[in-house]
Amino acid sequence: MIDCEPYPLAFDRAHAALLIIDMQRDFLEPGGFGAALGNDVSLLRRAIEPTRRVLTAARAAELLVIHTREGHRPDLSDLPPAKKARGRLKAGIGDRGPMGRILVRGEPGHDIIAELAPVAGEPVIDKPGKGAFHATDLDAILRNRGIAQLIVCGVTTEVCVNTTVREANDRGYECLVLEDCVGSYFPEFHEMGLRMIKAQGGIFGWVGRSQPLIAALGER
Ligand code: C5J
Repeated sequence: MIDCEPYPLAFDRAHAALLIIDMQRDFLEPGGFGAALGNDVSLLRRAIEPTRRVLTAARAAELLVIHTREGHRPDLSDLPPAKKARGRLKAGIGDRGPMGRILVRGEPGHDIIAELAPVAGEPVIDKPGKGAFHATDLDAILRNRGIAQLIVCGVTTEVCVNTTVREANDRGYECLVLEDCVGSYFPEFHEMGLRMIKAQGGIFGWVGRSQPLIAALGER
């Protein structure tokens, strides 16, 4: 059992995967797109070290590890016009940013940060939306591997993490979100994003911390 809220989760390591959402340079690095918009990236960077420890433990326990990246094709053919227009930004998706074209596949800013770089054999899901199931093969990969539980880390708590957890919950997966391994530019959204997941008896899933999970992964 893993200590978490709203009640302990019966961890099923044989059917669990670690899902790390959008830990990309443009969201997390001081010179990236998120910072250029005036956000304090240190609020996201707090999640790096705990996530690195979970990743190390998951690899040692031979859990399936999946990474996601939010981004679009270089010709922007998968970018909905409404998403492109949103925010009325001077420099938005597809435009030149501090680390190449913003949220475009193949550009430096789209890469996963070096601290959490995927290794051979770990699927990387390129997603055009906020949710990791929308327009991707994530569900097929999980089902083909018999996965029923997702340990969720990544950014941002209220956007891509919340959207993905809701999508996963509707597809029948049990999600445990590690609160020290997710982050938001907005502390109040982070707090509420986590509370929404675990409210009403865990309406979308469970919320816990990394240490009990790491301890469970170490048990054989
Ligand atoms: C993510 C975003 N990854 N906030 N994207 O949360 O636009």
